[in-house]
Order: sequence, then structure tokens, then C-alpha cells
Amino acid sequence: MPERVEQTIDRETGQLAVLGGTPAFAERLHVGRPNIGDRARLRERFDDLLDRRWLTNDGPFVQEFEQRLARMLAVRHVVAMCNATVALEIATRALGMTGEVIVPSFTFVATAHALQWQQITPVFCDVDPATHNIDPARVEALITPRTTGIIGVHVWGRPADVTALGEIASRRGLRLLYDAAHAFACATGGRMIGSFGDAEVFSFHATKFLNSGEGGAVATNDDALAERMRLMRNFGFAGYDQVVYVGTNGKMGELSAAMGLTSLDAIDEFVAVNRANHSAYGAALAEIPGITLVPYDGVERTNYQYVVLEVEEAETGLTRDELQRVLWAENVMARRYFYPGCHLMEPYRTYFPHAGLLLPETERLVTRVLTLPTGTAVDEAVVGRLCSILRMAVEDAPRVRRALPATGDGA
Ligand code: T4K
Repeated sequence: MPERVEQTIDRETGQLAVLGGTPAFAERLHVGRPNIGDRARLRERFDDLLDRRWLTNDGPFVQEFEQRLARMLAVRHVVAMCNATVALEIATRALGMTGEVIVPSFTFVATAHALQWQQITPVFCDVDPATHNIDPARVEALITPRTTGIIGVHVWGRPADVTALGEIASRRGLRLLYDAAHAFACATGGRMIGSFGDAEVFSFHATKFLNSGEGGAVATNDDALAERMRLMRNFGFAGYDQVVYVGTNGKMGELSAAMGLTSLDAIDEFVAVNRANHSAYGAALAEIPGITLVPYDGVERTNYQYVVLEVEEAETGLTRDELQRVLWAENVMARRYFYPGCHLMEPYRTYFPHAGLLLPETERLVTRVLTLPTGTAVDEAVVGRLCSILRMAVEDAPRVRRALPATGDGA
């Protein structure tokens, strides 16, 4: 629910909130406000599923959702799941990954947890600072006799280097899975994300470009793998009484599929809004020294779902964390995805206390990156106001720094 914030100071003073002004936004502006789509159509779908009294377990909306996704991604199979984390767990298990799997540390912790949850060791690989994606040049040095696979992540919807990763995986006999949680409706090399590696996992969480409330899916061209994953998501049942695998409950329900279908109907509009917001941010931020908008230039097709800044303190006069506090005071809830990096989260920091020695680019990136709100809850006027906060903060950096409390996680 949007939170109402008391207006105590005249908003016309033009003063930053950290310097005593009124917050620029009366309600909190979040990263990840869901895109909703056509409510009337969503209600119709809810009526349909209630009339059918078929609420989960491979229902008609789930099947329609899977078929539409498979057509759009040009893959043979899409297996819908309850969320991307469980989808990653099922995909890695169905692929037979064990021992060690190489993953970037610069990702949402679910990528690593999906492995650790199954007693598979995530081996953290550094990223290319230009793309924020796993650096294929560093993958090979991490391969040991226990390595069974690689998980590449298409961070921010910018495709990982699928050619180099594919080459390493096939030459070294490794499984290759992609965490495509950010990359629905993206493409590279003339192919949609979803068709690379052995399989790719999407997230349809509320905060994602395409959302089903909670949800995820695995896309693959491998018939046998798809069949295994379908069994595993339903406890391993191959019929009413016959269980053929260890399984879990990874099923997507009909309510989620109804939301997912409604979201899918509207993706062109969502991309257009994200793209307009992204270019408005680009124009407004261009003049602010030390703040760079991470570009989607050169990406063949993307969803523009993340607005990510890199902050160069030497030029802004403020750290990324100080800028975050400035924004939080204005009710802009900018996020430090993926601070501090998986390797510095538990249990990994205890298991691998020296992992950071091999992750210099990741450790630098996690101190610089700030994610801003976009999506259909944001328009160009909001972008303009938000960027003028950043401009004012940088112009008045020494005074802002003195006004900020010495410590704190955000505002
Ligand atoms: N791999 C990658 C690379 C991922 O980024 C993710 C998830 C996954 C795997 C796993 O996918 P899932 O298992 O979730 O399908 C959020 C999301 O929860 C998470 O899905 C996402 N990545 C990650 C990047 O961001 P948090 O901890 O920031 O979540 P949350 O729920 O606090 O949402 C962020 C903000 O969005 C909130 O502060 C307010 C706003 N919000 C959120 C919800 C749920 C709304 O306005 N409305 C809402 O309904 O992780």
C-alpha cells in the first residue's frame, strides 16, 4: 500500500528534504511498483477461473500462459512455476548439477541460494564492469573436477555473453543454465532470451516487467529436460498414484497465470513506458557530473525495466549511499541492488571468507550502483523531479554531506 507522508514544510521552498525542505514526493516512490495491465480483462479471467473451479495444477490458464510464452520466445517448452527461485532449484536438479556451479556474485541472492539449498556449492565469479554480467574470461580459472555447471545471469535485462559461455560449457562438458529473471522480452544474436544454454529461468514476481504476482518459468528446447521438470514441479507424480522422481511443489496457480496473461497482453505498452522513462532519465542525468545511467545501447531488444546509476564519488562529492539517503528523505526509495554481493551474505561469507579476493570488480560495483523507480507507476514528470533532486544534491554536495547523519542504511 502506498504510504501517506505528513506534509509539514512548504513544498515550494525548493529545499532538499535533508536540508530541511519538504519531501518532493508525498507518497513513497518504490523501485518495483507492479505493472498492472487491463483490470477489466483481469477480472474477466478471475471470473472464468472461479466458474471453472480449477484453481491450480496445470490449469487452462497455466497451459495458455506456457503456450503463449513458448511461441513468443520461439522455444519448444516453457514450464511455469510458482516463482523463479523454485524454478532455478528444479532446473539445476533436473539438469543433474551437483558439486560446484559457477555463478556471478553480482546477482540477487536467490541465484546462489537455489544451489546452496541443494548442497551445491556456488563458486562466485567476477563480472565485467562494462556489462555487469559474469566475465567469461574468469570462468575457466574457477573450473575444478567438482564443477558441473555454470549459471549466467542476464543482469538488468542486458544479455550475458552467451557465445563465450556456450563455448566454455561445451568445451569443458558443463551444464549451462541462465538466470533470465530480468530478461523477459529481450534478445541477442537474433534470438530471444529463453533459447540459450540448456535452459533459462524467468521471474514473474510482482516487481518484474511481466508479472504474475509471484511466478516464474523455465524455457528449454530439451524435450526430456522439460518432461523431468514438469514431473518435479508436481511432487514427481507421473499419474494419480505413480511417483517417479523426488519432487517438490513448484506449480503455478491459475490466479497467477491469469495475472501473467493480462500482463503479457500489455507488454508492448510496458516496454514503451520503460523506454520513455529510461530516455527521460538519460536526458536529465546527462548534465550531472559523476552520475552515469547504465545504458541499454547496443542491446538488440530489451524491456528497459531497470534504471541503474553508477556513482563516481570523486565527481559527485557524495557517495552512492549518501545519495540514497538524500533520495529516501524525498520518499524516493532507491535500492542498492545487489549490495553487498552474494559472497558477503550468509552463509557464503562464513563459508568462503576470502571469496572477495577474486571479486574485485564485483566489490567495486556494489558500492557504486543505485537503482531508481520506473515502470507504469512513473512518468516523465516524476523522472524530471527525481533528477532535479540528484542535481541539487551534487551541486550542494559539501552542505548535504554535513547535514546527513553519520551512519544509516538508506534514509
Ligand atoms: N534471480 C534474479 C537475478 C532476481 O533478480 C530474482 C528476483 C530472482 C532470481 C528470484 O526471482 P523470484 O523467486 O522472486 O521470482 C525484489 C524481488 O522480490 C525479487 O523478485 C527480485 N529479484 C529482486 C531484484 O527484487 P526485494 O527484496 O527488493 O523485494 P520486495 O518485495 O521488497 O520489492 C521491492 C519493492 O517493490 C518494495 O520495497 C516495494 C515494491 N513493491 C513490491 C511488491 C512485492 C510494490 O510496490 N508492490 C509489490 O507488490 O527483492
